[in-house]
Amino acid sequence: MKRLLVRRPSPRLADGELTHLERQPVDADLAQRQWEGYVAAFAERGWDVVEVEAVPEQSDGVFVEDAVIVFDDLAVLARAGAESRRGERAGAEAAARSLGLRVHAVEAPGTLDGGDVLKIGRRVYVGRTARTNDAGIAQLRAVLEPAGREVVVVPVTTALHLKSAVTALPDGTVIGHSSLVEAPGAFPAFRPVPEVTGTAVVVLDPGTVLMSASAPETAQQWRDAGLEVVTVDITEFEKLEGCVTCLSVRVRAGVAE
Ligand code: CIR
Repeated sequence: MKRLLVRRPSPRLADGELTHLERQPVDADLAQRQWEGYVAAFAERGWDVVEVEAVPEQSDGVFVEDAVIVFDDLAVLARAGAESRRGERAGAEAAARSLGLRVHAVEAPGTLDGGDVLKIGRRVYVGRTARTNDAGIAQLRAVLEPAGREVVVVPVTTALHLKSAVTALPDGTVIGHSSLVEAPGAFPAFRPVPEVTGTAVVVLDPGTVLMSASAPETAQQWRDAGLEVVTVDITEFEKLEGCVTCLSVRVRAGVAE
């Protein structure tokens, strides 16, 4: 079964954290419509949508991927690197428990954002970033390695999160824009993309990826490679340094994310 955790955008989305981009006006109504379009893209392809309780005062709450990471039947509750985002975790925990998942929480002094965790098969790449520290990575390693997962640390300085710099195609090939990828050789297979916002894909099924409509050349590259590509408009979330991965948590087994 494929289930999708999502959280409605806060009316304060425009006040979310920014690290690399200048603040721009955000159209809250458009953001709401774009979020509905994003959720519909999954629902139309057989995903069961589960809403995490909305927290209107948490500007960045819509980026639910950062709050919880799911490995088989285990949900790891992240501890946000940005203090402003720590109030997102309670709702994510309640949602994980409602799905019947086991729960393990990262605790201080550890910090970990889900956007720094890229799963490819049994290997888990973790970005060491301004948001995810060594203590957070050590806590993640301590729960994953006994369960037979390999943890590989990737230092990231050019992007907010590891998954702002790289994601993976259904066959596990890592993709990213050359301006953001510091060490492509860290990955067994790597392919560059022509547009920065083309870095992020979500695997909908083994032959289909979801990506932002703002990267048409990258979309064509994957169509030429034989993949079906679904695009969604997420401009209002991209203004807040979000991308297609961070708007949901995909709960399933067996494929790269
Ligand atoms: C933040 O800076 O935390 C949010 N404005 C954006 C988070 C995006 N999350 C992600 O890429 N996983």
